[in-house]
Amino acid sequence: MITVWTYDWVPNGPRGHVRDIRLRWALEEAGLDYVVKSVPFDGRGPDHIARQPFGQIPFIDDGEVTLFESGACLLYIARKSEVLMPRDGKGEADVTQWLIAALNSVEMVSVPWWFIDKPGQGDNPLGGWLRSRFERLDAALGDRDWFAQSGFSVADIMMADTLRVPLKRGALDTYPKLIAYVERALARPAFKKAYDDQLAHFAAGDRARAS
Ligand SMILES: N[C@@H](CCC(=O)N[C@@H](CS)C(=O)NCC(=O)O)C(=O)O
Repeated sequence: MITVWTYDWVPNGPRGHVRDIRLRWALEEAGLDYVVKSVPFDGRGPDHIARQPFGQIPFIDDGEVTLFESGACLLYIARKSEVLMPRDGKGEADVTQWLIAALNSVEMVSVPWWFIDKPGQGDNPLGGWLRSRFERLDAALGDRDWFAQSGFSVADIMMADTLRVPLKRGALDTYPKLIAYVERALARPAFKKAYDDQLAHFAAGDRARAS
């Protein structure tokens, strides 16, 4: 059984967006059994660093396998279920390229963009770069529901999660197809379950801290 590791607690701001949600979502979609365990948010011990060298989360254990980086974990989980990635080499390659595109062409722009974004306080210097990515993403999606040719896949879990903050901050407002795409992904019961479970996990962390 896969163990997903996350923090025992985080401040309110990131709740619902902490990257263990990607892994929970994939495991729910695939119907695979898993448990969630915690490392302390305050103080990153040597056990944590040994499994995630940057002292971040998420990471997973599965028997002898320990893996960090949400993208690597998603691809690992996807190989366990046809629901998340087709079994043929061509289909697998297509899903892989879109998952890496989400991380390395979209998130690598969107994270620094939201990090320096001050809503209502003038132009974000990374706004043009982000918009150029969304232009191309919108065109690439075309009239399809999902990015990979095979249909919904683990690449959509990564892409839709990456687009959640830009959606919330209005950066997708001129891309109705991308808005519909993210909303379609987030309407899936597996996302809802992953989201609710993450909020419940950190609420339990609040209670543990209060006692
Ligand atoms: N590239 C990593 C990023 C992981 C990451 O940013 N994790 C955040 C939580 S969502 C974290 O641990 N932040 C605390 C820190 O960086 O110290 C991945 O995709 O797994």
